[in-house]
Amino acid sequence: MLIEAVQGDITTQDVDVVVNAANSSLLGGGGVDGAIHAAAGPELLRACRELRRTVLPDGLPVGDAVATPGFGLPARWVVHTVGPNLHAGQSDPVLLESCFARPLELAVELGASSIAFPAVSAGIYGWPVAEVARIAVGTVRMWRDGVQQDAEPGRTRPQGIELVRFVLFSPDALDAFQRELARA
Ligand code: AR6
Repeated sequence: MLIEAVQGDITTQDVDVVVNAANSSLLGGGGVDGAIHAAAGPELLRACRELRRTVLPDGLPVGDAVATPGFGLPARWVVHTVGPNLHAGQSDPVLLESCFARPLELAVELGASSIAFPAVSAGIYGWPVAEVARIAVGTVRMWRDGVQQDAEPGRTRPQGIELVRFVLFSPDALDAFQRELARA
């Protein structure tokens, strides 16, 4: 399983799953969330409203994740997650770990082989990007190693995820993720 970091716009990524840094309402916002809704088109908001009406009347909890189709995006699915908001005192790293682990689990359930993550919580929600990079890369690596341990002998791709790509908007964010990836 390849783990990489690139600079770019997550909405243009040709992957199976794009992860959205949403908020609990799932009804859109700024940052990556705004860009994903703009690129996917109004059907994405309709799908999110439907989720709220049916399975998530109280919204999506922090650290959890839910999937919709990608509609106008190159990606087949959007997995929406809600990062902890540091400005609201949500400073528990376990919540942020979950924003990377839960989408990976959902991606496996969807049968995806590639997934792109933004730097969840590193924008409007105020987490330092170096901290997000450490938690994101650490969580993906732990998940990968756990998957490999669980694998039956002789099976090399038990869960089917071949590519995890972090897509960073700024050079500083890219640098933070590349530093983590360079660590043994
Ligand atoms: N592609 C990749 N990264 C991006 C893009 C893009 N198109 N646009 C922004 N980023 P943020 P959060 C980077 O604020 O901190 C929304 O209003 C950005 O530079 O999008 O989890 C939601 O509705 C930053 O490094 O997400 C919530 O209310 C990173 O993506 C709230 O913001 C995350 O920044 C969530 O805040």
